[in-house]
Amino acid sequence: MGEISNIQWFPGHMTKTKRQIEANLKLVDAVAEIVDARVPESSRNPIISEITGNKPRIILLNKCDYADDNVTALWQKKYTAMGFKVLICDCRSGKGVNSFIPAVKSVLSELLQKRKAKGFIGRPLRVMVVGIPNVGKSSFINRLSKSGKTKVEDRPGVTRGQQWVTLDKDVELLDTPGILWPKFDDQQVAVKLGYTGAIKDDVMDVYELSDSLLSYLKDNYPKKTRERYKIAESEDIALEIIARKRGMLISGGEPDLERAAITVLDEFRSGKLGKISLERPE
Ligand SMILES: Nc1nc2c(ncn2[C@@H]2O[C@H](COP(=O)(O)OP(=O)(O)O)[C@@H](O)[C@H]2O)c(=O)[nH]1
Ligand SMILES: [Mg+2]
Repeated sequence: MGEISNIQWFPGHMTKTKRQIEANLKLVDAVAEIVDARVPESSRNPIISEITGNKPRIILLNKCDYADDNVTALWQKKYTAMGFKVLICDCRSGKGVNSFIPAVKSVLSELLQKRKAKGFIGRPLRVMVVGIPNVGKSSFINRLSKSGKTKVEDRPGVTRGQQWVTLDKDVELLDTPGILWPKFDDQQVAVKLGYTGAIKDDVMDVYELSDSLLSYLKDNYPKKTRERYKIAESEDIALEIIARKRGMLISGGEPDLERAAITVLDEFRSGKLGKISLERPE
């Protein structure tokens, strides 16, 4: 990674979103931060920690079906040691999502007891869902909503478009529509989010992106890559080889590198290369 031309992007509405989150924070008891398990750090919003302060936080390592289980376990360990409650989940299949409500009750057990002592019973625990685009926020909320007990409503005092989702009698979620940006000033972050497809291809050179992904795969997941593209040990893991293996040729019999590049990105993004993580703790 790193040999990619400078990526420019324009997050926009940053100040507005920040203000919105700060205002919403006053309405909730805890924060659920959804990240992509393949890139937990790169898919975290840099200001969340700054603005959520001491609010209890649950980190959901989502898309665990795409990530390397061993590496995901290391992230879970790291974030747990930092004081967060960590859940590993796959919002597409629903795996791990059932642990969410118990997790909320566990991180807020002190608050629950305090409220009970003061006689505030029946007041639901409120949790704000945050995350950069494409990490699975909507999938998560939809998953939880499928319980049948869910009620979505707009409420006065809350920015229009924001929704409270009632999960059960004890827990409510606040879905923030504002776009949270990733660490856009960090080129490595942009590249990794490019691999996952969280950043649109049109701001990057597809060939460079794919070529650098392939070199990461070569160093970290050579077996899976060789298997997928039927590359023998005697051959190099390279776009040119992949193009030839797949019969992607342009006139004159030259390998169609552009097509091979798109193929590798598509197949990585749709999990066809197997369970792969793009960063590990430390
Ligand atoms: N494989 C996999 N895909 C997921 C998971 N969660 C979400 N997705 C997919 O990721 C994409 C973005 O999800 P979405 O919920 O719209 O993300 P949002 O932008 O954060 O609301 C969609 O194509 C989802 O189907 C997951 O746990 N595993
Ligand atoms: Mg969404």
